[in-house]
Amino acid sequence: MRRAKVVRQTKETDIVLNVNLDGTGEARVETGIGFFDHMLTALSRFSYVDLEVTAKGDLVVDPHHTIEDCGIVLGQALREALGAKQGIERFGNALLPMDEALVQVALDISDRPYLVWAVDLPPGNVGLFPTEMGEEFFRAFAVQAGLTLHVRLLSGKNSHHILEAVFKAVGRALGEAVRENPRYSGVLSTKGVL
Ligand SMILES: [Mn+2]
Repeated sequence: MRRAKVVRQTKETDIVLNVNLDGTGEARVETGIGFFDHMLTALSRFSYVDLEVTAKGDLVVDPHHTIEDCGIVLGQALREALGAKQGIERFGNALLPMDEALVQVALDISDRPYLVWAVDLPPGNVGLFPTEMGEEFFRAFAVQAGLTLHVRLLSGKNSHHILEAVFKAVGRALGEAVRENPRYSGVLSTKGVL
């Protein structure tokens, strides 16, 4: 079963996260940051990866630790659920519109962690979510999961639309990359290892 549970406790956050790569996109997310819950729910729905997250963070400081640590834990859970990465599509991409916003995502489950974040977001908050935390979340996620992840904003003005398009696009690309392909077994790499 391609599932994982990760529990992570620090002095800043207390997170319990479950993923099921072969789910239907069911999400139960409680982070105390409404817009972030909305985003993680979108990522789950459009990847068909089931996701349960309970995060209790030091929101009295600010949402930074909670958002970043959820990225760390989601990345760790994805890596664990993928195991030896056998029989997966490996690459995924998406070109995703949301009203005026248009986002392009390409990712590789490569074990070569790298984030390219070409998303020019207006400073400020969407609800309790600081727009600058989009990059922090996806860097933590990409590093821990071992993803090469490119996120590019092609057009857009509204921060809610831009961020939502990013999370949906990453979800869609991720769903494609983790999908099992029955036409081969083993690891999809000429090196023989991922
Ligand atoms: Mn929305």
